[in-house]
Amino acid sequence: MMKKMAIITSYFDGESYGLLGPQMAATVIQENTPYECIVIAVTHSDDKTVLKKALSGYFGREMPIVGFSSLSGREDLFLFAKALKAEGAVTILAGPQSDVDFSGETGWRDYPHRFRGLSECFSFALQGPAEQAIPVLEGIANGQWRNASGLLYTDDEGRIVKTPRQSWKNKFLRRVRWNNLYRVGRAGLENPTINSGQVLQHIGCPHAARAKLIEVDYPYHLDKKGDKKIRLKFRGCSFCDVSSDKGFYGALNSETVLSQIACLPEDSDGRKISFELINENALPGLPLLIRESSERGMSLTQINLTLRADWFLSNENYLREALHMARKLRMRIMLSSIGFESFDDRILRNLNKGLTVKTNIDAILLMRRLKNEFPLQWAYSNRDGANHGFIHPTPWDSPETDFNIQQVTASCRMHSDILPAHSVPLIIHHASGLADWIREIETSEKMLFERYVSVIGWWREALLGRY
Ligand code: B12
Ligand code: SF4
Repeated sequence: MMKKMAIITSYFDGESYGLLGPQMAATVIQENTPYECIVIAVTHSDDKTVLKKALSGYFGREMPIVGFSSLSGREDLFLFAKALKAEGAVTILAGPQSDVDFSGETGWRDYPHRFRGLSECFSFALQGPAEQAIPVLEGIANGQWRNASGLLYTDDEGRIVKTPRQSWKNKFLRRVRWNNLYRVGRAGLENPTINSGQVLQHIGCPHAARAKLIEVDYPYHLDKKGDKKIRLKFRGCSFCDVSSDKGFYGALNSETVLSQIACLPEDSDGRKISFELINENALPGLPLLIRESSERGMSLTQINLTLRADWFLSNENYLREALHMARKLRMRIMLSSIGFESFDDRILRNLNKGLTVKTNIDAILLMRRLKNEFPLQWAYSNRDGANHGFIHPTPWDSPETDFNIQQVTASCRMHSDILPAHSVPLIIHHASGLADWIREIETSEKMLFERYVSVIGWWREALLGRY
C-alpha cells in the first residue's frame, strides 16, 4: 500500500491555472518514493474545517505528511500548518523563499519587531529542488531525515540548522503530472479542469546574474528634497523575490523543455493547453522551440510570454520569425506580462530595473505595431488578458513623479490596452534587496517600520516610531 503526502498551496477563486512548482514537486515525489502525493489548492474562502475533513479522508490511517508551498504570505495557511503540526502531522515548508521564511528576517533576535520566521508552524523547511524530498521521506521512517540536503530545522537548543542544498538537475525537471491538483469541494477533494499551465525554460533571471551598486533614495515622506541616499549592491530588480530566491541558474536543455510541453494536457481538439514559458529572455529560442514541438507532433494553441521590455525590443527579429511560424501553425503568441513597473526614471532607478521610461515606451509601440501586422497570431493587451507590471504606490512617489507618470501614460493612451485595472503597491519581502535598504534606514535614523508577517511596511503609517 502506498504511503501518502499532500502539498497545500494558495489559490484564487474562479481560477483554472495549474501550479508548476508544487505539481512538479508532487510528481517527483510520487515517481521516486513509495508516497502518493497530491496538491491541494486552497483559496481564502475555503472553509478550513472542510479542508481538515478532506485531509483526514485522504490520509486515513497513514501518518499525515503535509507540504506547504507558494503560500503568498497567507497567515491563515501558516496557522493551519501550525494547528496540523500540534496535532501530530509532519508539516514541511517548501518552494520559493521557504528557507528565509522559515528562519526569519536578518537580525530578528536583536530587533523584536522584525519577522521571526515560521519555524513554530512547520516541522522543518526544505529549500531548492524537489528531489531533495526523496531522502527526507525515507528518513522520516527511520529517523535519519536530518541528513538530507536543503533542510532547515530547529535543534534542541532552539537554533536553526541549515544543510547545504543541491543544485537543479534537468533529470528531475522533465515531468509534471498535471492531474494531481485538487480543490476542496462539498463532496471532498475534487479534480478541477486546468486551462493553462507553465513550462520552465530558465531557472531564475539573467538580470539577477550581475551585481550592481545602486544609490537608492530615501522614501519621499522622510526626505522631500531627495538628498539622502543608501548605497547598496543589488542582483536583479531590488523588489524581486525571484532574484533573491533563485538568482540565475541558467537555461534547461531543450529535451527537458520539450518533455515538459509533452506533459501538458490536451484540449478537446487534441491541442496542448496554453502555457506560460518561464524565461524573461525567451525570444532568441522561441522559433526553435515552436519548430521542434511541431516536428514532434505536438500541436500548440498559445504560448504566453513574460519578458523584460529591453530584451523584447532587442529580439524583435526572433519574434517576427516565431509569429510567421504561428501563422502557419494556427497558434497564438501572447505577451502576457512585461514588467514595466514605472514610467518615471527615478523610480525605475530605485527599483534597479536596468532600463528607462524610453525603453518602456518603445516596447509599447512595438507591441502595438505587431498587432497590426499579426492580428490573429499576436496578443498583448489587457483586453486579451495580459497583465503588465505597474508598481504603484512606491516610497518615492512625489508630486513630480506623479506628474511624470500621468504625462507619459496619458500621451501614450496606456489605459486602453496596457495598464492593469489595479496597480500593485510596492511589496518589500523581508529577504528582497529593498529589505536591506529599509533596514539601513531603520538603523541610521533609529526608526522602526512595522512588519506584516513576512512583508516590511515602508509607508508613513507603518512608521512605529524612533528609538
Ligand atoms: C509560473 C509562476 C506562477 C504560475 C504558477 C505558480 C506556481 N506556484 O507554480 C502562476 C501564474 C499561477 C503564478 C501565480 C502567482 N504567483 Co507566481 N510565479 C511563477 C514563476 C514565474 C515561476 C515559478 C515556477 O514555476 N518555477 C519553476 C518551479 C519548478 O520552481 P519552484 O516553484 O521553485 O518549484 C521547485 C522547488 O521549489 C520545489 N518545490 C516547490 N513546491 C514544493 C513543495 C514541496 C513539498 C517540495 C518538497 C518541493 C517543492 O520543487 C519544484 C521543482 O524542483 C515565479 C517566478 C520565477 N521566475 O521563479 C513566480 C512566483 C513563484 N510567483 C509569485 C507570486 C507572488 C505569485 C502570486 C501570488 C501572484 C499574484 N499576486 O497573483 C500568484 C500565487 C499563486 C500560487 N499559489 O503560486 C512569487 C512568489 C513569492 C513568494 N514569496 O512565494 C514569485 C517568486 C514571483 C515574484 N513575485 O517574485 N505564478
Ligand atoms: S523583476 Fe523580472 S527582470 Fe527583474 S530580476 Fe525579477 S525576474 Fe528579472
